[in-house]
Amino acid sequence: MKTFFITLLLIIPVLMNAQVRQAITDEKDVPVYELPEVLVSLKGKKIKNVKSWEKIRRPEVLKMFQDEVYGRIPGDLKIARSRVVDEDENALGGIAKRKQVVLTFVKNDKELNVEILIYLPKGIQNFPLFLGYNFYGNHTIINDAAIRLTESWVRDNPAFGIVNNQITEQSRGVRSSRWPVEEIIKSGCGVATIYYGDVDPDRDNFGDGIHPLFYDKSQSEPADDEWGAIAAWAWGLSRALDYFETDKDIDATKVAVIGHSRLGKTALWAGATDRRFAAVISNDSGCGGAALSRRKFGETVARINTSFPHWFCNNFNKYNNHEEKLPVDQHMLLALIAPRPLYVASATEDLWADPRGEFLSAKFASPVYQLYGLEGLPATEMPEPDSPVKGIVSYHIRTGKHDITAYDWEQYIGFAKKMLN
Ligand code: GTR
Repeated sequence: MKTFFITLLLIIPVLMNAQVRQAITDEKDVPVYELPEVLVSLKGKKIKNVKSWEKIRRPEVLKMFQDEVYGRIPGDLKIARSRVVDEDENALGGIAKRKQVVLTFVKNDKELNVEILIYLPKGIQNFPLFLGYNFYGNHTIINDAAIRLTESWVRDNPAFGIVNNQITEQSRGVRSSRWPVEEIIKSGCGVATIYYGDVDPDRDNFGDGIHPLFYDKSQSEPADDEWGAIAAWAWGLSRALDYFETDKDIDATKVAVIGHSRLGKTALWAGATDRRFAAVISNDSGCGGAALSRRKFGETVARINTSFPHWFCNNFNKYNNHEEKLPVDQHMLLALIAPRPLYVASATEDLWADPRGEFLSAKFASPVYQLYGLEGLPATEMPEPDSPVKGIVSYHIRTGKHDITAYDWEQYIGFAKKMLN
């Protein structure tokens, strides 16, 4: 008997670990689950109109995501200085205007610089502008020798010539397949990007990036309900928008915030927390993004908190293997974007991000759009691959893998032009 209990004690952590590792990839293994009601307040009041959504329920939902999922921002910090460090009226062979702008933040004797790369169409005004982060530096989005190189920490990628966490000339344009800059410009839209590591390097270290600027003397990491990296990145997007409001070349009321994968999670949180973003686009954002957590399909809460302990606030760990205890699910994140245009996209081979969970989330956010007299997502069943469902809430599942491709962008450009022009 004694040995039995000792074996049990030894085996429990192994079993728990296995629970974290085993991913559901088959629809038949999805557990039965019940989603929290987006339109019932904490006091049990049924929310029937825009007024009570905006006054009662929306603030409740936002606060639950702040306290339990992404973490709240521990204070206010405005741009101390913005400097246009490059301006070219004839970029990309003359079709675009290029600008590079450094935003400087100062607090508690610490300073952080964040650099925005902007391409604008010429000869038109008040055009939609896509704003999104990139993974490996602004210079990777297109082969343009004028793009300045970031000095921030970058994840090593020897294939891109990135070693010792520093980028080099070799990585110019390596991510151009994800950024069809010329097509965007020719369509009459603008595009702006920031290297996400300028705001917060993507590693489990709260001693770098924006977080330390907010610490008091005794602090070395955020409190349990304070911002992880995703909230920090989302904060950075809002500061870019602050800058756009001061730039006469840009119509800051027409900014579509966009992101792929972890940066899709970021775009959604930015859109939820900052209602100045006119539209939000989530590309393969998955767990902690558009996908419903309670389905436990692909990446789970426990898995994401284990692999990326710095992305969410510490409180989110409470829900590892306990998704049913979450006071929210991700359809409520999408609902926070209402009534603004929202595009959610998945890919057929991207099971890790749970395409069906992303679709269902968009569907279950739609009742909030309906309060505003809008249809929401104009579909109740998941569409076939490569057959976008187009509405104020749009959705597609592209054939292929986890990526953001020319096909995805073609849909987003059409969407932005229709919704924002
Ligand atoms: C994966 C992670 C996903 C997604 C992805 C990415 O490793 O599990 O949640 O964010 O990275 O950002 O590319």
